[in-house]
Amino acid sequence: MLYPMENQIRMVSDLSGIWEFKLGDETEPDNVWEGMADMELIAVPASYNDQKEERAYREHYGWAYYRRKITVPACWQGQRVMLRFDAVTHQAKVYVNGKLAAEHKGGFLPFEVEITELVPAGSSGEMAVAVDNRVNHTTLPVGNEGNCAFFGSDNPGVPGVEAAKKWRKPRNLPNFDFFNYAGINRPVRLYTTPKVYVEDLTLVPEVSGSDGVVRYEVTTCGEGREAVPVSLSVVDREGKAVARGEGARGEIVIPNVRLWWPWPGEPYLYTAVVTCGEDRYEQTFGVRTVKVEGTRFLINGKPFYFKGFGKHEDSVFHGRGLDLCLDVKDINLIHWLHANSFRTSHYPYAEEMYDLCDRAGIVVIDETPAVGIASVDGKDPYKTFSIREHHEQVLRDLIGRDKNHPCVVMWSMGNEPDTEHFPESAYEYWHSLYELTHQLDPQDRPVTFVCCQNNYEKDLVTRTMDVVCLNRYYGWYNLSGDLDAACYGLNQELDFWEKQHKPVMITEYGADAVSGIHECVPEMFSEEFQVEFYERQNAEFDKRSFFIGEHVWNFADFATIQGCMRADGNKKGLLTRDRRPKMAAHYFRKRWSQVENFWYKG
Ligand code: E8X
Repeated sequence: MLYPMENQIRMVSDLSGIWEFKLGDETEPDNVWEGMADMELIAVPASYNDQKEERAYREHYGWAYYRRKITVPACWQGQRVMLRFDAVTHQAKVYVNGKLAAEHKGGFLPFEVEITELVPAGSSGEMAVAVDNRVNHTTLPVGNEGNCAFFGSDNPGVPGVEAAKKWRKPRNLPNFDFFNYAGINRPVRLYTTPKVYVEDLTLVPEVSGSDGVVRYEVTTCGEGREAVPVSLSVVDREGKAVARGEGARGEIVIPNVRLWWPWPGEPYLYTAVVTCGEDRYEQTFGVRTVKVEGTRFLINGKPFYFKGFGKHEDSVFHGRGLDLCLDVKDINLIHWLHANSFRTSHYPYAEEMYDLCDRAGIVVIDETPAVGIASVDGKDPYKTFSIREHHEQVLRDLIGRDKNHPCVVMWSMGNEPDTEHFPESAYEYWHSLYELTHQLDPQDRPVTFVCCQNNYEKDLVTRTMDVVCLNRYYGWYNLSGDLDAACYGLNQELDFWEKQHKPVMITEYGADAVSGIHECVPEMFSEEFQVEFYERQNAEFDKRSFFIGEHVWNFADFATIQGCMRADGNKKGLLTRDRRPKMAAHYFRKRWSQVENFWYKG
């Protein structure tokens, strides 16, 4: 799906602003207008949870309703008018002038609907959006079901699940460690195309000698499109035409191509200009190659070493809502830290962030929202959860949205699923998705998923991925505080992975450090312990040639659900939530300034 573009032909109207809002309940929306009395005010885009100091906003469970007027200018007459939502978390029903115009499941990828007939040019209409924030065994991310989790106590004062159903309203029980922010989290726009238009563009760059070779395919739509000429031209950063192709598909050559390199290399971008009759669409892209070869991850034929983080889209007030200022600040902090990459844990991020990474030379591991797939009451989640069809759709939409970004070098199908307790079932689920992901990606990038702390000898899936991505917390969640034992356990496991002859990286390791807690003798939750945790484990990683990257958990502190192990959220950040450095940030800034992007492991 193409990102909305404003140019000589296409027009865009951004609907960001203050809308009307009202919390609903679990009742399935029908005619949403009836419930639209006593509306409140809400900012879009942003999560609704932190926009009002009210428990009902933080702990809402079910539908919430947004409303605003939309106007289509008279000068848009004769154009195709689209209404596009970049992300509504987790499920949306969109009504225009009382008519159900669109429905969408999945809180982190765009959807759109044509409204040319619904709101004719030169007129206005009422738009209502019903948003469902519930997570359960049919959603990604996965929520626990019932209305109380982990009531395993046999203490008579602690009721079991059945008893709780009598006295406790249903609520969200996220089976994931980030706050279940919800709402219209990313921009909503109206945009136009001509009646015959460019519907999609696929670019597959290769390198041949000193030239770039780009296979392209333009998909067009509209009555009579077959007779409408299509062309693609490529201009360099200075706007100079460097290549041209006639027809909806073909191959173009960029002589003496300038490659896209991760920062501090030059992330050189070209622009593909596609025309289809009167329609025009411009897409920036980079020429770079990505390949796994033995235990190496090659970018432009050179072995790359990942230095970076798992992140979150998370900030005060906005919640999970788009915050461009914070995104720019984070990119600058990534450079300040001499990092070169991050994983979009645990869901696809806003398109604007990938565009920033293309331009700033930051490498991205692009992840789906498949988190929380764990067995409940000893049952096989792959047999009891209804997520497969949705998971496949998410992969299709994720790759369809992000396939042309040079910053995206690998797909992560999900985070920390249970692969230990039902190994055969897990293998069947994940390996078939692995094959689908490779088929869906025109650039055929490496595919992985992120494996949680488990019995790696029983896990049949992780070892089959293109890159083995491990989340390990030796010295924190197990062997807590004992870094000698942690390094012993870590090395036992690294010995196992050495025999698998795959590139291995750690996609999560870390320790909670509450900013300001200091100890002469480092102990857990102090900033000194967080540094020592990393110093000791990085020393072990440095000894392993097949080990190709270190992504700390996390870039910054972030909000989670309440829990006895969360003091105002997760404190494993190198930075505080408002982006101030802890000692570990200074440690990594020094370490990573001495670790090159390429050839670190030879
Ligand atoms: C943690 C992280 C969490 O924030 C992230 O979303 C997924 C978790 C560690 C799991 N990985 O809790 O800080 C480790 C479980 C070991 C038993």
